[in-house]
Amino acid sequence: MLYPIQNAIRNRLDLSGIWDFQTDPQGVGEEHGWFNGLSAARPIAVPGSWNEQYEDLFNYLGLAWYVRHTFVPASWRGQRIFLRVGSACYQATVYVNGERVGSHEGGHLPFAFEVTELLRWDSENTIAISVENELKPTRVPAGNMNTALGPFASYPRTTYDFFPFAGIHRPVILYSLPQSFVEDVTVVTELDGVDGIVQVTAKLNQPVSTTGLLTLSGGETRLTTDLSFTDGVASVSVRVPAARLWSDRDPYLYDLTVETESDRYTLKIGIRTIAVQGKQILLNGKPVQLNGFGRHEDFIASGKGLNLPLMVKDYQLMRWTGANSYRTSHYPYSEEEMQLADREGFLIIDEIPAVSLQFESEEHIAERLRVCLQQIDELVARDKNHPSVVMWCVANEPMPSSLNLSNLSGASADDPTVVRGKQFLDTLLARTRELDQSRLVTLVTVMGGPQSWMEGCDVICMNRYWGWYVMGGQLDEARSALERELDQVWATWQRPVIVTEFGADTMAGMHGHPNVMWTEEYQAEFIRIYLETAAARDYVAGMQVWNFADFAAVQSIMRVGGLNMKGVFTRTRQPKMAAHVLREFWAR
Ligand code: BDP
Repeated sequence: MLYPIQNAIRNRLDLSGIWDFQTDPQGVGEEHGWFNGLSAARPIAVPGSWNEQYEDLFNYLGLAWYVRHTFVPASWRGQRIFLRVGSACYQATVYVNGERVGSHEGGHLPFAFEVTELLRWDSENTIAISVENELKPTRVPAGNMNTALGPFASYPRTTYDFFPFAGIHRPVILYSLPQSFVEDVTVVTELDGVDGIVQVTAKLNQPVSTTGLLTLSGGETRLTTDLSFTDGVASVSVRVPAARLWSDRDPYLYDLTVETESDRYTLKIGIRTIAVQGKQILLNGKPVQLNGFGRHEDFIASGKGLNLPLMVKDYQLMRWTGANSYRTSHYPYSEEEMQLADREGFLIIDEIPAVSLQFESEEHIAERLRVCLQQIDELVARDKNHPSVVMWCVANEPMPSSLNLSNLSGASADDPTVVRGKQFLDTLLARTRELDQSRLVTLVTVMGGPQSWMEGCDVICMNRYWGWYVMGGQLDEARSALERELDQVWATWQRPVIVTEFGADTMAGMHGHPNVMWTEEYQAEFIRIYLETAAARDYVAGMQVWNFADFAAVQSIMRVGGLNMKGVFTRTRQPKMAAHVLREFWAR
């Protein structure tokens, strides 16, 4: 799935803006022809979540309709035209001029439908998209599960710790392609001494035999190679003498253009390799640390909607701390975000929305497995050419039933969900490896979870909360427990370890001497202890603080004001004391 671009041949029309909007709690919209227009519409911003745009929609997760009208440029006539939605949470159906075009399930990933035959050239076209984000046990991530949580239950009833924002979260784009077009490009890079080897496979929309041209350019370099398509597919390998490599320190990008008689597509690529050897992660053959954050796409009013100024600011703040990495916890982030990571040199752990998977019933498992595999396919197809993406992550904190949530221990050996979970997770890891052999693959384990689930990972990724959920207020004991556990995990698996989450909720402006939980001093000390513990262990290949910024969670007795306050920045991006500790460790 290539990102739509504008050039002399291809066109794009971004339909971001104010759309008409109406909720449909009874599900009568389709029957009443709401795709032709809404009778009681109110304005809404696209992209954006609806929950923070209107007070009465805060907790609304049911069906809602978006409608807007647009002309299509006359110059596009004769081309093939597609409508693409960057992300709609969770299930969306698209209608053009009253015709149902198609549906997509699963948030955070793009989908497109061809609409050429449905468009009008002499008048405006009506585009309608219905979206719902109902919480269901069969969805990924799941909601409204029967699990008895007592006072820990949240509202809305998610199985995960972030707000289930709903709506169209990324741009809706109409784009045009020539009749015969480049459908896909796959780029894999290797190194041979100081030379870069760029392997390119280009695929056309038709299984024809024809020729084309590949150009790689950057700085003084300009290399062209003939492409020879058989059944619509051409593969070449280009040697780039003394290549300028892509890295977090020098994120150099080349332009790669695939040209055929009728089409042209250009993308930015980086020449780099990523591998694991013993205790280390190697970027271009040299050890690298993945230091940074778990994050969320989250902000006041825009919710999970693409927010470009915020994105730029967040990168600048991450750099200010000295970070070079983050995980797209707990779902794929926008394509615009991945492009910025390429350009700014961030090392990304790219995650599907499989947060808090449970393995309690055969029926739910089968359905969730289907959705997870679809999400892996769509994510790899979307992000496979980004040099910033160095690792795929197939799950965050899958949970065995026997996990004791009050002390995060207990996954017992005879728990059938441990075995079922292992099968499930191994299937996801295997599918990802099959799709992409050029990157690392992992899953992120929950504290107290079964260590057998780590077996298939290239890098051991662990979320740990010694000193917060367990041993709260006892940072010395927490330090020892962390040290013991890390050493034991290394001894067992002998693979690089990243602590993908560690953190403490902190109310900005609250201070304490001695430090107590929730104060800025406590968070600063907590993070210092984790970073010192890691620095003393050469098998620790990265530390990712939970979280970059405070973010909207669901309401519960665990979350003051409905916020998770483990950010080292507030939700409005002001630093807490802990942000300065990170700078001390990372920006030296
Ligand atoms: C971990 C989850 C993350 C939560 C975090 C927390 O992976 O989504 O937000 O804990 O409790 O269990 O703050």
